[in-house]
Amino acid sequence: MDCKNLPKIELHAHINGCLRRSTLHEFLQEDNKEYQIPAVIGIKEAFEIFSWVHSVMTTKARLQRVVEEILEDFENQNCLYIELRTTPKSTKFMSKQEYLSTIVSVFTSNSRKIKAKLLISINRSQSLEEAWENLHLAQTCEKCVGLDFSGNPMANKFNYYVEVFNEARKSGLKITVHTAEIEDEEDTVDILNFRPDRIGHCNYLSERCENLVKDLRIPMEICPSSNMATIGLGSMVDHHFGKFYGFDHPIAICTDDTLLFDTDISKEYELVANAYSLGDEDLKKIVKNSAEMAFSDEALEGLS
Ligand code: 6MZ
Repeated sequence: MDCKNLPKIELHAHINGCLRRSTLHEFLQEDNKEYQIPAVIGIKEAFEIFSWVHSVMTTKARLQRVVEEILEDFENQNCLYIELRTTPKSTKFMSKQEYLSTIVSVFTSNSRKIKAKLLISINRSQSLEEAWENLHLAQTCEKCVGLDFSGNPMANKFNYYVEVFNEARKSGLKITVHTAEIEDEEDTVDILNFRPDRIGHCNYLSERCENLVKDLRIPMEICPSSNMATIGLGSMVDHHFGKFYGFDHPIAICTDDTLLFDTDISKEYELVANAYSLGDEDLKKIVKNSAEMAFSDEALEGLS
């Protein structure tokens, strides 16, 4: 099955996880840094790679180039709408505000067919003070449609930041949360009780949590290659997609980090299509579901 021509929607992609490998190597070389991405990636290696990426993503020019390349790469895979997510960073060369305005200016001057929106990520390793700061940045950022909760799943729990997310919801922002990336039922129950607008990954749902997700019908972003790497699955046939697809649960197929998993959105669709023998109509239905799960109407408008 070749999914390149299928018009697609991307809802779960991290900016600093989606650099081209060639661009990362160019930046590392310019900075006289030596690093090779490991062949096998689990959760530990993933966070090691992010620290290398962050160490070179210091200037507005690099950020601008990376965001432009991401839009080009997704458009080349026939992706019509993308929600990119990132944690605002301040470096020697830019403030968090400048970091965001650099991204927004790429989105605004984008003359491509692909439409782009931003989600601001609250990182599990950040302080509560930084989480509030991220919320305030999100509330004033013209392209931002929601908040994401991500970062190292071993770090702080969702409840530590729950007031920030309550406030975000009050101000009209949508919320998506990295959920059950590792086994942690208590954290997962707290997340599900908050009823996010979407949940990501859901690798380790206990039976109780699985039922909650089903009953509440919280739309799920799955990232096949990433999930297989985190769980250590040898085959996509064993992924939880099969179970939830069987219940007609709203699911979006996403990439997570194209750099880390050496993938693109067509390959992620192909993995699912081949594992579950899906045909064109099934795939179109998944794309339609994804557009309905998006945080902006532009996703559905793009499809019609
Ligand atoms: C959890 C992840 C992630 O924000 O610098 N991130 N968090 N699980 C994952 N699955 C493997 N993939 C990416 O993009 C990189 C950041 O996104 C989060 C991590 O916090 C990572 O540092 P930005 O653009």
